[in-house]
Amino acid sequence: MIDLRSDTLTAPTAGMRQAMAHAEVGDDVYGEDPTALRLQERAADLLGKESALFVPTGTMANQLALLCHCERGNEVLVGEGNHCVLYESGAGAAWAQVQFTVVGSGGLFSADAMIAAIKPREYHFPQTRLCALENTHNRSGGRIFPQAEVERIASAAHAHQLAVHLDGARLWNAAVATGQSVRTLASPADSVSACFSKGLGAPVGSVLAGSRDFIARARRYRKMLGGGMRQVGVLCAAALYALDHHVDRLAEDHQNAKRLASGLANLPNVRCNPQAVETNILVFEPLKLDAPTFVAKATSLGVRMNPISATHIRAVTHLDITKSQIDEALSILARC
Ligand code: TLP
Repeated sequence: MIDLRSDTLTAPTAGMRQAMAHAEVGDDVYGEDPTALRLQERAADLLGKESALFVPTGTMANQLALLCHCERGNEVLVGEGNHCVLYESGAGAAWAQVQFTVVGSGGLFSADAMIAAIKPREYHFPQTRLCALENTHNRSGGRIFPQAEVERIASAAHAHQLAVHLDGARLWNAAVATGQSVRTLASPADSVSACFSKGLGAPVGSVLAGSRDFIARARRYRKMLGGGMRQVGVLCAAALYALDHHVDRLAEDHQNAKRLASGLANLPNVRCNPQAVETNILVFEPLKLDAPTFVAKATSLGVRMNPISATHIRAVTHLDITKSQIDEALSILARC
């Protein structure tokens, strides 16, 4: 089975398992896990923030950011298809109790569009408090948020007393694709979440980074939500290993995604634009079948993917997918 459903599907490599087995651990709720402390320091440094907190999931990192930045009833501006809105089980409404407003279409948006969406500071309106960006943008097919626009958005947001949160679940993909450091990409944002369990190939774990005070509040919310973990160093060791060994190789995933997209563009039964593929995610349209039927047929022939609507399918390349599997996938998809 060639599994292109997500880059979350990777299994830890032998080297990563060795690192996990030998991790030095302590009780992290007491702040005594040396490997967790080491990872948090390293992540804060890499992301250019004062402090960082290890959390079980990207979803928890995003939810802690909403809880720390916002009060109940505040408005959060997001791009279309934002992960917090679409894929976090309504958590933003349940925990931080915020209201989301979508800016622009297609996931990325301009500073001008964001400014136009900010509500007047008058009591009829929700108080716009946060602008949440996603880089890379998952739903739109792993697109990279142009950094000049991120900078314009952040300075306009700050001028209007809004904070900026960056969902960088795949920030290392954006960094490798653009040649910019994650520190540069995260620098306009007040807080950033980043995942070790996506392209970096760790089995579990994400990080939230921001100011010291912000992270102290996030730690308290993490405990409230049941995310205070004990000998978590075994997981943090996997994340540290991923930072050492799995960042540069993301370029291979990007090449494989491009190869898949170029192959798909030559098939008569699908529509795919290889120019739109910027990182490890691609979205394409079957022309003769609806997306769920196409995916069911592909699965029966040995390629797994996710339909993301009645008409569109997502395929994601990752650590466990080789170039020859891409070619094999293409010959299978030609038969769907
Ligand atoms: N995304 C998953 C699914 O939830 C859709 C995937 O397979 O891509 N931010 C972004 C941009 C994400 O893509 C994801 C995971 C998360 C946050 C949440 O991460 P986890 O799954 O660790 O909660």
